[in-house]
Amino acid sequence: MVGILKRASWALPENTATPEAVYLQRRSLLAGLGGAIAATALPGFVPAARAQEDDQTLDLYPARLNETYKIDRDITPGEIAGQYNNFYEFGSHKQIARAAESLKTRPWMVTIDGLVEKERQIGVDELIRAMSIEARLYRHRCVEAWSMTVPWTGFPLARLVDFAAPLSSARYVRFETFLDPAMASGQRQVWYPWPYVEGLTMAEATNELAFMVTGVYGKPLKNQYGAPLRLAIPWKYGFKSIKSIVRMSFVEERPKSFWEQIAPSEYGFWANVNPDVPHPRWSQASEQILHTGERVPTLLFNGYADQVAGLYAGLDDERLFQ
Ligand SMILES: Nc1nc2c(c(=O)[nH]1)N[C@H]1C(S)=C(S)[C@@H](COP(=O)(O)O)O[C@H]1N2
Ligand SMILES: [Mo]
Repeated sequence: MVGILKRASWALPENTATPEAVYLQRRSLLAGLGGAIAATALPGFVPAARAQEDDQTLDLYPARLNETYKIDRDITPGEIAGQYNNFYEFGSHKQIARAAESLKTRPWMVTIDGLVEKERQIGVDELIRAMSIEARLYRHRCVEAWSMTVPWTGFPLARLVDFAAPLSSARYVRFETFLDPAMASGQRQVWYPWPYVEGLTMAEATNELAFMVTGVYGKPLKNQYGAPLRLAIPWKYGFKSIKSIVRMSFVEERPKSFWEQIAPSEYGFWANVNPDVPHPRWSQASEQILHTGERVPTLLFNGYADQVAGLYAGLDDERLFQ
């Protein structure tokens, strides 16, 4: 997603992703250093936060797999998915897992506000217990043309929308990530429009595929995935799947997302996956499977057309695929 801030000389065109070979080399280098040395010697490392309150949902994992969401691709190994993340709050590269250890995920309050019957705040553990969780296998396709297959755990966003009791005047849901530059080094990069914001229409948010994620690989989310609460919107480019959510607002006006604010000609509100609509600077016709390096054709709506194409009927004038 970088390369678009002209003033930023460090911005590499990441659409090519990290070539797998280089990436694997880097991993074996780290492994060779020995965990202990690597853990203490690298910048950004913060010792396991002792002050952190415990996650009160551990007993809910692993959750039952919902077999409705089948997939014809291999699951990406957790060691690979967990070492290749986009989370600009902790750096504009992919190896942010260690820096993300400074994210304090308990206590964690989620605010539900805007056009709702009653605004409220709820602790994330209480929320997760109220929603009841399940596992689902989803494709995850970044706009940079790499993809993975991930076993998320969470609950349908529709259930949370129900719980929030929005007014009929609500047209969009706006999501916001935490804002804490002291905790998240990336947020000290003042040229980005923090906090990260994303949005969905009410119809999208209540589609059965829209998933609020609390865990992955049978356990609660590790920080780098956007703990303790993030979205998975599998038919859209990955940047719509906002991490570490603290606020969900029901609004009348279309929210302007983080990437749309930075580069409106490249990243729009809809961002549905479409192999026939190139990014202004690269093709979206194919994608690289992260853990094999194999290049495969990209699918319309990332393979979820049956479930979601109907959401976009009559919206032909909109930039649905960017
Ligand atoms: N708050 C926040 N959410 C975010 C991002 C981010 O930088 N900050 N990156 C997005 C992008 S571009 C992608 S591809 C996915 C990556 O999710 P993953 O690291 O779990 O694969 O998170 C999305 N959500
Ligand atoms: Mo992405």
